[in-house]
Amino acid sequence: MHCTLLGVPVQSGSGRKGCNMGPNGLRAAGLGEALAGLGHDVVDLGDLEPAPRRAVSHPNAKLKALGETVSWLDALYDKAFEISGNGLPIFMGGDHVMAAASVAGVSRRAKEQGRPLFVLWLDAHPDFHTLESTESGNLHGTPAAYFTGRPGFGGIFPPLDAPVDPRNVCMLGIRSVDPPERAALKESGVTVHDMRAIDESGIAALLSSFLDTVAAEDGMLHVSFDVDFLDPSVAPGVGTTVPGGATFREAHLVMEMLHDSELVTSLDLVELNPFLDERGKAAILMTDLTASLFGRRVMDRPTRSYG
Ligand code: DIR
Ligand code: MN
Ligand code: MN
Ligand code: MN
Repeated sequence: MHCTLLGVPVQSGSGRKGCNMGPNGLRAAGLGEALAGLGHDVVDLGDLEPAPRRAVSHPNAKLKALGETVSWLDALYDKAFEISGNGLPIFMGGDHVMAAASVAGVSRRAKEQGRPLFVLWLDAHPDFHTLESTESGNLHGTPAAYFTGRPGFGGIFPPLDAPVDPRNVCMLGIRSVDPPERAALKESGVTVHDMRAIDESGIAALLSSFLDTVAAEDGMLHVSFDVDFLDPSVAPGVGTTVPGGATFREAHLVMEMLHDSELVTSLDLVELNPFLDERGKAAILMTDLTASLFGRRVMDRPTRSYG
């Protein structure tokens, strides 16, 4: 596999500083070396730079750092489209607002190839706010609303050439949802597996049914992995810790199943905040989880096929 690492050190979408060190945290934890050690061909493109600022405005006065954030999205939208044409891009965040542009860019690629794009959203949060509905004003709470084509982003976020069908989005690990997000998700067609669903059904059953759908439709699959999907006890290096997250083994199982499926075509690793981490714990775990996604395993075993 040809893997392209791209650092996207945006932090203006989150409420606190430190995510801009995320790409270097993953590099220090040995992400590139881990993938190369598994036999992949790895290129690190270094860090993206924001595009020149556009004049953007919105009536919601709570929105934080709109112009700065949009300049990152403008740059990443084009870059994501470009690099998704050659191998598997790994977007190293940076806060989760970057998924607005990484997903929109790879979705444009999928449209060009005539294939549907599916998104697996691993997160404590659905990030399904519009620019109107956000209460915190932190734009990392908005990317999933944008790329599924919810209204109100036009002329502000990059033009969305290929909205993702909400029925192709599966959210896993959800445990912090704001009231406007809950209402909008209900109408949306997005599949939301909250932590209770994981407790009741087991994470493998929920994920394999999604992967069967992706395979049956010959979809491309983007995985957007927010560090706060994980329980804070195993991944403290993130701005918004929410108790009751995925365990170490649940997360590895997700990654191992994704590897077996051979369906993943792009990946975000977002919200790592090395300033808040403990001796690299979250950075190392995110790196090990990515290695599982790219084929690291304990024992060889027959792999299940999907679709
Ligand atoms: C909350 C928290 N829903 C907000 N969101 C995120 O600010 O809109 N935290 N994404 O990580
Ligand atoms: Mn998120
Ligand atoms: Mn989150
Ligand atoms: Mn977040």
